[in-house]
Amino acid sequence: MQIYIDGKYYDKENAKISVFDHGALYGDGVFEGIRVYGGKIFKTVEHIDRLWDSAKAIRLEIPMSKEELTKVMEETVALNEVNDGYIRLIVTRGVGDLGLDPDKCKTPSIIIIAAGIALYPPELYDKGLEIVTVSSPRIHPASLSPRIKSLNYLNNILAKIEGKQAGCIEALMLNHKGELAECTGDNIFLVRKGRLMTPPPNAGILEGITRNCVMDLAREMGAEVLEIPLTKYDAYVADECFLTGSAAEVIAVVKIDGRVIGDGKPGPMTRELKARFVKLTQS
Ligand code: PXG
Repeated sequence: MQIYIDGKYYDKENAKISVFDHGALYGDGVFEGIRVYGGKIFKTVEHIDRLWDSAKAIRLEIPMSKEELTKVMEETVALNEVNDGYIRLIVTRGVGDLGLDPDKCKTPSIIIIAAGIALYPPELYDKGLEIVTVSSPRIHPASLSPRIKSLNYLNNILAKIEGKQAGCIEALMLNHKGELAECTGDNIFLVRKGRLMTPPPNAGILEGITRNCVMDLAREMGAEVLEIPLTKYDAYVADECFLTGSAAEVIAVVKIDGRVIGDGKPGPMTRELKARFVKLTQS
């Protein structure tokens, strides 16, 4: 494996960053998780644009143009002969000293890892997931907007720990108002009476690229798509529920907080959207 760090490639053992990098010291940086299908990077423009927005929101200047970074990403994928896999694209604040001040960091670091991806076990795609709502709410958008895909994922990690403790592979986080927000690394959708519903970005969620893609697919199917605040009540009475994410793609949820959703099997809208999504990744 050849990992790109600031203009050079290193093998896995030698791909290292400084302990004084503020990405390591403070989680000061941004990232993207991107899929590669058939050797092609999926939704490159959307991921690059989101990375730039995340960086702008934390006043981090990426030391490369969007076009240059796209080229380097493609080069890293080709060099590693990744056909179906995953890219982790990271921009850290860079090396500074032992103080928060980002201005002490002269140059941000760019890291690109192109590798395989560990997905949910295949049988879960057929059977569907069981999830639980956890007590840690999604971080308040006025503190650190969940729209920033930052290197600071402790909010999600704590939720993941709580979910695992309850025997679930994924955890559902509510927002500061007690509404549905998102899971630790995926967005959530509900289906009720043929309508597709998902929380709006201002509910305090990451505006997922898979999410947006699935909403477009649903509109193509002629389904009504609503971005509206949702509560646990909406989840409990839903006909279907599924999650979306670059890693998860589209995966059904059949139980929430021990309650069976719909008839306890992946529903028709979920299956159709999943099929259309897979087709899109193969085109
Ligand atoms: N919410 C959160 C909090 C996420 O981290 C999504 C939603 C889905 O967004 P996309 O744009 O992927 O549809 C994410 C995505 C990883 C990894 O390595 C994490 C994500 C995606 C890919 C890999 O942990 N999170």
